[in-house]
Amino acid sequence: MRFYSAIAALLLGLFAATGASAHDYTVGSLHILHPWSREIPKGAQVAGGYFTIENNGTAPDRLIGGSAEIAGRFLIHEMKTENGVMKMRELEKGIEIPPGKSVKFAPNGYHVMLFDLKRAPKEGEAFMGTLVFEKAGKVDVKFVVAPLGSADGKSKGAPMNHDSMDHMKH
Ligand SMILES: [Cu+2]
Repeated sequence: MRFYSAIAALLLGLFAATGASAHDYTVGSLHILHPWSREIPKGAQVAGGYFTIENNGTAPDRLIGGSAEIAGRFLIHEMKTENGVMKMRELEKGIEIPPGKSVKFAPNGYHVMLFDLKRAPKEGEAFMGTLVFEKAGKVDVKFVVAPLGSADGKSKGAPMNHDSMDHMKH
């Protein structure tokens, strides 16, 4: 017993040291790790949503939609470099999560795009959202808000990060 509480104390210490609250959710055979968003530049009209989804099952599933309390619209996007130009497109059929694999949503890749913001995400805050999967169904998740320009949801971003400006074009 004493051994386990020592481990718990150690883990708590580690989480405190990273300064980021590790959090995760399970729905069916899917495991959703650390949903996060980040502060947006002044005047920006959209925000991003990021997380990693692991499929521990034997069949593929698909992220097909969702919602967030701070936004009127929630779309699944892909950012890709084509001929040296960063392009963003909506994935209307969502994204497949293959069995035994994990799919990472992050700036400059797959991401959720939040439009019609009711309020801007502020560093250190959190907001609730829902992810909808074709087979596993719905799961409520909390998005923690990272600093402006953060690339991984934990650390601060580079002072010049044009990714969030690309988002403002559409
Ligand atoms: Cu986007």
